[in-house]
Amino acid sequence: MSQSQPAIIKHDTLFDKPFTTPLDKAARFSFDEQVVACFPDMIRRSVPGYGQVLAMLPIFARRHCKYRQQGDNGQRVSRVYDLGCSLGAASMTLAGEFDPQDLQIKAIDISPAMTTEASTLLSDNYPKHDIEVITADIRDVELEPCDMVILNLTLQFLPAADRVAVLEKIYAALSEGGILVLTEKTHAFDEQYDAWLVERYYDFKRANGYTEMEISGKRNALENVLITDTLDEHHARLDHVGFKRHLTWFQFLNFVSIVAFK
Ligand code: GEK
Repeated sequence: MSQSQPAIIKHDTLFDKPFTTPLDKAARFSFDEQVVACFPDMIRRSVPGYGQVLAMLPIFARRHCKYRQQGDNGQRVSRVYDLGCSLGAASMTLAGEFDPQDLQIKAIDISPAMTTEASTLLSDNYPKHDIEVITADIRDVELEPCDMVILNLTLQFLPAADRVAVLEKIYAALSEGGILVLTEKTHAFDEQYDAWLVERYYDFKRANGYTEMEISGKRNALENVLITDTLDEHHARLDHVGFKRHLTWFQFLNFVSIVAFK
């Protein structure tokens, strides 16, 4: 087990303020420099359970990363993909728990603003680890054999029609015994339940200091950008692509995390 210090995210002091004026109403959400600057603050205050999910990733990895792949130097390693890595928080939690020679991390994000910053943060905090940060659309990349894939709040940003193909690719790349951890914002099929969950989610944001304008600005900006599925749709899709076992291991309001076993 590595003795590395916990990761330091340098942007902690910057607060999420993108939707503070009415003019921002029409802005469409994008992962640009403005979002990157306040991202750790934004995701912690707006995703219920974000920290708890991250904290469990290395615990799952300990059980399922069994060094089934070969590293560049010929040694056995566990290859892990962090798809839609943003600033690399998930990669960071894993690197903190494994010795450098045991893990090969591939962190991929479509936003150059994110990957530029993720590269700096990961190499500053884990200079000895084999971590490659790649700027790419996860729909286009080929995946090498791997022990674990993390899709933490990323599938929801892909067009609905492209989700099956990405999951099929993940299923094909995972070694027997490997896992996919899929975390998503969802909606409930039942309208009344959904309304209750959404309202309590806005209460959660209010409790975390967001104003009404910020909440509605973000909601408008994410319209047609973040498209949720129901929990049942997620499980049906995982079945469809070949995963025989998958369970919801975490739920906090309308945010869920599923582990799927190959
Ligand atoms: C975390 N996982 O902190 N290909 C690659 N990346 C994409 C694509 C795509 N097609 N579409 C969107 N992204 C992170 C949090 S954030 C979640 C993930 C959020 C990227 C996008 O650029 C962004 O960085 C990330 O997916 C979603 O554990 O902001 O709610």
